[in-house]
Amino acid sequence: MIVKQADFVRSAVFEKDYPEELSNIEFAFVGRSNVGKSSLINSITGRNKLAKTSKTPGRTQLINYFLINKEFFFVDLPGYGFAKVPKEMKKEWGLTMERYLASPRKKLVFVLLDIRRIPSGEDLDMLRWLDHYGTPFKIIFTKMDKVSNNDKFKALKDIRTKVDFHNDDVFFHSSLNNNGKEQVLEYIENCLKGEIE
Ligand SMILES: Nc1nc2c(ncn2[C@@H]2O[C@H](COP(=O)(O)OP(=O)(O)OP(=O)(O)O)[C@@H](O)[C@H]2O)c(=O)[nH]1
Ligand SMILES: [Mg+2]
Repeated sequence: MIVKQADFVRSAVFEKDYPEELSNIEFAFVGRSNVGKSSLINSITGRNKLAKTSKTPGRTQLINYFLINKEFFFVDLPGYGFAKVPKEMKKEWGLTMERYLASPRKKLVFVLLDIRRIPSGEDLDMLRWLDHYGTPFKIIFTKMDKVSNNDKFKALKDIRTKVDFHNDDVFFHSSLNNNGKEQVLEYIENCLKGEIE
């Protein structure tokens, strides 16, 4: 798939603020703060400044909707697991994210995991939650440019002590060099054609 156009649509907190559903499915990006959700959206759309990225975790606090090729939506969700925000605020972000996930919107969720980190309790909760609700999801390992091939296999072995997956079922991506972008886009294209799940 070629991304010809990508535009910010709106930020939302409540379901009533989400744009009207467009295609058979939309694609949401979740993961802990700083894992690279916004960077991934920019990488696969080829638009550097579409989603705001930041060295400061907790940058994305709202649900951000992006319209791709005037055809379907990408949804950038607030990250979880950032310790340095006041409890009340954290609760609010969590609710915003949960409301989205629990909404009847037809969605495919990409769960992003940093290749260099053992999945956290919150990562595992997220995966269990998606499983429990039968929400289709795929794992994308981010920041692949930060590991050598050797490190990659060691990292995957460590991660597998917490999360079970087959290498063929997950994606590997780097927003620095865009490696892995084509595979993600191809998968998205197939979902839109209704060829998956
Ligand atoms: N080297 C490298 N750095 C990355 C990659 N992806 C993201 N980063 C960096 O990681 C930091 C966080 O990236 P974001 O895309 O803002 O992360 P996020 O998941 O959207 O964070 P929140 O909005 O806080 O939830 C930034 O400094 C990015 O430049 C990657 O693939 N490689
Ligand atoms: Mg972000």
